[in-house]
Amino acid sequence: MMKKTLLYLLTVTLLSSCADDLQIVTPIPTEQQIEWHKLETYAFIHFGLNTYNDLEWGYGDTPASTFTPTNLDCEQWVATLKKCGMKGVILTAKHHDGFCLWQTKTTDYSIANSPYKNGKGDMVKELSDACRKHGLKFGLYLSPWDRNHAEYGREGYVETYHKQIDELTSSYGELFEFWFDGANGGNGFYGGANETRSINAKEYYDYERARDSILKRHPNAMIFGGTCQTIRWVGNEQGWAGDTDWCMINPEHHQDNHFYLTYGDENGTHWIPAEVDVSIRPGWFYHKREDHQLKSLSQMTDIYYRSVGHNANLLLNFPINLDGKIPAQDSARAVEWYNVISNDLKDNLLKDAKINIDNERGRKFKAENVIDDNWDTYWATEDDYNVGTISFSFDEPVKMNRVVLQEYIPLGQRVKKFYIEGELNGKWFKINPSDTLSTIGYKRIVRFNTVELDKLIIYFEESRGPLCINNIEAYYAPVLLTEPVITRDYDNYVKIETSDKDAAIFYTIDGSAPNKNSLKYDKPFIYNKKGVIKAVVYDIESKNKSAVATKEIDLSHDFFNIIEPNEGSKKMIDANVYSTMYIDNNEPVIIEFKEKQVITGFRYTPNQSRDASRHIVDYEFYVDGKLVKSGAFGNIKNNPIEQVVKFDAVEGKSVRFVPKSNTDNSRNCGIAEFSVITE
Ligand code: FUL
Repeated sequence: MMKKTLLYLLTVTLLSSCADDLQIVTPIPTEQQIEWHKLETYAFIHFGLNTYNDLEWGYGDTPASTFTPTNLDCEQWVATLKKCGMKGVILTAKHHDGFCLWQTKTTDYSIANSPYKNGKGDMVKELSDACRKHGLKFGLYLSPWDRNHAEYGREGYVETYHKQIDELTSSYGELFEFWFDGANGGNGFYGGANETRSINAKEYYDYERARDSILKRHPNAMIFGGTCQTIRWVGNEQGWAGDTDWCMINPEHHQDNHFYLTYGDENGTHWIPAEVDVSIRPGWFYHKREDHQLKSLSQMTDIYYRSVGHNANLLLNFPINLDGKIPAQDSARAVEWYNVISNDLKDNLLKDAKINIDNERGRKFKAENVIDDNWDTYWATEDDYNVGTISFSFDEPVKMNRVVLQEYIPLGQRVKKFYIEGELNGKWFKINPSDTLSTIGYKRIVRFNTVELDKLIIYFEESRGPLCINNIEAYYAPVLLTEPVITRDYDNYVKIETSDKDAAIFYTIDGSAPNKNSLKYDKPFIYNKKGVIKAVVYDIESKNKSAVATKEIDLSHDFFNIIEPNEGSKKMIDANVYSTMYIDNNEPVIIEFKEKQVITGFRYTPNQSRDASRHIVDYEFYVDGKLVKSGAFGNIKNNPIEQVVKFDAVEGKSVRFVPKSNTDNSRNCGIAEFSVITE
């Protein structure tokens, strides 16, 4: 690998030292990173004991015997992933609960002590074999935090962890990525100690040694997380990279600043590009209660444009269900999504356009290089010419709503600011994209409302060096209607909103699927009961329709009084996920129903602002003074979505919800929305 890298560096240096060739703008990616950028989309698989215990973050004490897939089929996973364009897959070989999915010598807490294949199964082998057979790349997630291991937090565990890395890197063929999760330390089983242990993640695990063992056997592998990462977390688990997204950061700076990771750093010292990890469902592991909460086609499409279209790679998670399969509806949605994207970006309108530029470095760097389908040729401007204009003229007017741009990243990421305009019959007009246009990097996809033009003009206004653009494309993507948003406010008004101006909304309140014969929505209406409201958007012109939006609504405050806290409690039931009530840890929310109810659960939504903190972690829930449920919202810090907790029905009038701790070890914690689920 040393030889290959040297050769690569030599080529880059030679390239950039020829008289008319470009200087690199540092830092630049390694050859391995360039190949990684080109993957664009690959899959995550979350599977393990959590799957069988309805958990996101197992505590480390759920028995290995509960791992009981009945119909496990890795080939089904791989077939689905291939059908939706994924180039590889990363498996959770061990999650925070410490349960190992392979035949490890390091612990008994593994698949060897489960009923699966009478203890002879090995998920890492089964999946890596299937990947090799069907041509997918294979990678591994190995949680550093281990809530089962007795020695966690002490030296003994570090050795175990490195042995696990050794086992995984030596026996399962080539790895394209190794994932070190950032969640570290906290409470756990720890061999029965049941205590809280904290570590200094920067030093404790010896990531330098881990990197050496991984790269020794897998020189092309990317490393996610830890102190020697070659790619970075994007700072959220919602599926988006910044519209400004530099591939560079300064590793000294970023660790805890999520925004730094989302946008990168123009002055960053190292090429550590962003990877967007997001799940197709609300959680990372399978939960039956989330069967109806798959991300919609339009949400997933938006995720694609805000990850791959924002210069990041997309790591899309598929939870495996209790059978051991990717659920049929998840597979169908993912394939449908892939078809939408492929169809959006099918016919490049620029192929036969006439190109004009205002500056060129010489014929080798001619503007036509941006449409020649050759990744390694590019249009470049002269030294000191860090701006430029390129236009594409068409014989006949064309409609378009997408522009794709790529920089030749082996020479560094350069563009800082650009904009796009159109002309029709000599009349110039502005094109208004949904994002600000700043960086490009490996790939940038700009979306805008459909325009008709006979000339497309792109102005590059600021750059870190001469322009170096290897690809530009434009498309006319079919309109994909987004499902409406349904809310009920404090005064019991139900609002159904759509961003589509030419659309009509139809809805039902009896749980049936809405269509054009359903109730037509034109203004908010009062609804104080519990029930299910479903709505759909129809585009009058195109006769297109959106997916159906579904909102489960619990009893309104007409049916109860909030006794405690008496200040600010309105914020918990105002349908505004940003207005938040803060209460002290251990201070209860007390709700008294006017009549006895059959209570089956509750919903808690943490503040949805980007920089929100103090989300509840541990909680207790009482009905008429009796504890019915206590637990923790695992992973709420990184993935602060609505939390739905269900339990066996209990009759009662008085509900007490007690937050015990929060994500920031603060004195108080926040509740944006809260409701009680009744039968
Ligand atoms: C997070 C973990 O804590 C989640 O459980 C999940 O594995 C996600 C991909 O990373 O940090």
